[in-house]
Amino acid sequence: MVERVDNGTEVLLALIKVISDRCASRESAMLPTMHRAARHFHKTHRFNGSLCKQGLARNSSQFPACTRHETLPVTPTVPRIVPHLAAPDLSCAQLLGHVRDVSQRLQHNGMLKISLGFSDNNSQYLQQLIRSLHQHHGHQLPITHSATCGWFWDVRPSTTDFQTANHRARSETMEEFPWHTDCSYEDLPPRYFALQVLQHDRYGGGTLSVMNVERLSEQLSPTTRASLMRPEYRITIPAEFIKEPTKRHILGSLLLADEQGRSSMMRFREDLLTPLTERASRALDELKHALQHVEAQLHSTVHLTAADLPERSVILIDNRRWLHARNDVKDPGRHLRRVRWDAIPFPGVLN
Ligand SMILES: O=C(O)CCC(=O)C(=O)O
Ligand SMILES: [Fe+2]
Repeated sequence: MVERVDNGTEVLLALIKVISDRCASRESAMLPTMHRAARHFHKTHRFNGSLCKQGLARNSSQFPACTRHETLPVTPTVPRIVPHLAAPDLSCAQLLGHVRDVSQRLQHNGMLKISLGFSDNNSQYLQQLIRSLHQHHGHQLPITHSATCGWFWDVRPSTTDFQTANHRARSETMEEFPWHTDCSYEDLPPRYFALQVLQHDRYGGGTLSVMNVERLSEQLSPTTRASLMRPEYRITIPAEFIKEPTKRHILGSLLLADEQGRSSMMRFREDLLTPLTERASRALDELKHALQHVEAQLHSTVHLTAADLPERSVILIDNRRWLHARNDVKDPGRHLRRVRWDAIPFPGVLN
């Protein structure tokens, strides 16, 4: 049920203004507290969409819009860690400024929300945007999910109409997904994925959560980090994604350092993992423990409810720098469309 909180509006907007000022001035020490306060406020005073959209839209430079347009819907509950752009019409997907903003946000934050100002049941915006990222920013084009599905995959509950012959993928169930990387079982996991919301969960389920890998790896001992970087794990390929009948698993590492030496990239999906050595097994146990700990930290984990990602929104995520999870779906009509692109190796450290 949605309730309107009249005299709360100003308080919330003031709170958001403080958060945004602090973001702008990079005085971020207070941010976790402010986010917590804002989230608490949101929890205790639930807003309807239109109220949320009045917020900072008119004068916030925090939210660059598609070059030729100014208006921008804002969801104050989405933490500032998730940058937010508007795409008022389809032409944005080919405007160099818009495409550059998307590319930069993905590089800096590893995540980005885009609000579409139009209905796009055929995902033309995402198709054109990814082609533009390919053309101007060196992203490789998407991997095809199957001969019939092409680039896109429908994430929605289904009991009969599966997208691969005779197999129901877990994305076709209403089940919860624990923390994972998409395609962790691929030799070349995709660097990015996007989810376009065609129908959000209207009954309070299907919250998408993301966890920052660098923050997670800070919780691990140096020994564990080193072990996770060795290719000492067997990663099983789920039945519905076996391409060659004789290849049912790959061998690989779980953690990767970036150019600055920070352990900021991961591939992980626990149910597919078998450690092959004693040290790999110990490291995996420590990682699982850290996951539970980090889950509780507000600055490392973001929960995106249906209010944060309503119909017509798109979330783009760096698949290696953020783990993601979702809770159980409550609405049989929930419908997201997924695309994954820029598949590149995930090298392990030998010896
Ligand atoms: O349903 C969601 O929100 C996420 C789906 C997902 O993680 C996946 O399909 O891999
Ligand atoms: Fe996923």
